[in-house]
Amino acid sequence: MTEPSFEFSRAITRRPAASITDGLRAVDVGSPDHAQMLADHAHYVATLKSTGAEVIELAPLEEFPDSVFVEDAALCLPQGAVVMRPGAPSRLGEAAEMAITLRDMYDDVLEINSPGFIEGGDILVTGREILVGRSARTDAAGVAQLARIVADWGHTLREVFTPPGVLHFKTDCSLLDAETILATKRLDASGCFDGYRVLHVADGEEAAANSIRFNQLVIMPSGFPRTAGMLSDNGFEVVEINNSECAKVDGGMSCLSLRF
Ligand code: CIR
Repeated sequence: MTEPSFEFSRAITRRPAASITDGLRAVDVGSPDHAQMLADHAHYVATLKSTGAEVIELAPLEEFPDSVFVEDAALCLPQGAVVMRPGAPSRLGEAAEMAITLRDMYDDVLEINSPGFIEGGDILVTGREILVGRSARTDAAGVAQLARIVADWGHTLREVFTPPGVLHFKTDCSLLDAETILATKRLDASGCFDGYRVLHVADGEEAAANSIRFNQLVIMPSGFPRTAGMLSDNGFEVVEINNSECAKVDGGMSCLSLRF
């Protein structure tokens, strides 16, 4: 089934909790500044809205430091929503919170159940299929459950592999249009995008790969001028958003919203 893959009328976001200072991170380079993160988040939400989309802005959840990264808690498709089962124990409860919101919006809300684990950051929906990267957070049982759910909705799911040491599949890639992927060279080298047109982020700008195409815009973290220039040269309308604080807890542009 081919889906519109970057045209969205709605998005869900959650304001960063002050407890984001306790957010998970692979390497400790200091805690995020909450005030700066709030300002960046407001810029992000305003940018989503500037495309004409409605943004459902959820209240902060102090008990879940990483809950600003709503993408990991669910997958939203035209046919229904799937509540994920995060592989990070401290994030498991976020999914139940998101389920409450999704049940107000969708008739069909299904859940990934024990023993499977899967986080939304490992899922890339393209114009032709759903790619899911197994990672330290997403396992074979979780992928298999999701494959059964989306097959009933007419989608093809393909299991791929997030490179070792990379948090999520989408840490290293984004969809730019139905056939075009922005990716790091290390992820593209795995062959998972064979048959797609792939644009590489510039060497040394790997963190730019976690961008999003949202309606007419490509929303990317600021500070990656060669990749931004390359995208502009390829005809994309780029908006850059400061990501310094989210980056300290391994977050980027895709993690901050559910888009549908
Ligand atoms: C975590 O480690 O789970 C968070 N600190 C960052 C989650 C980023 N989410 C994403 O890439 N989809």
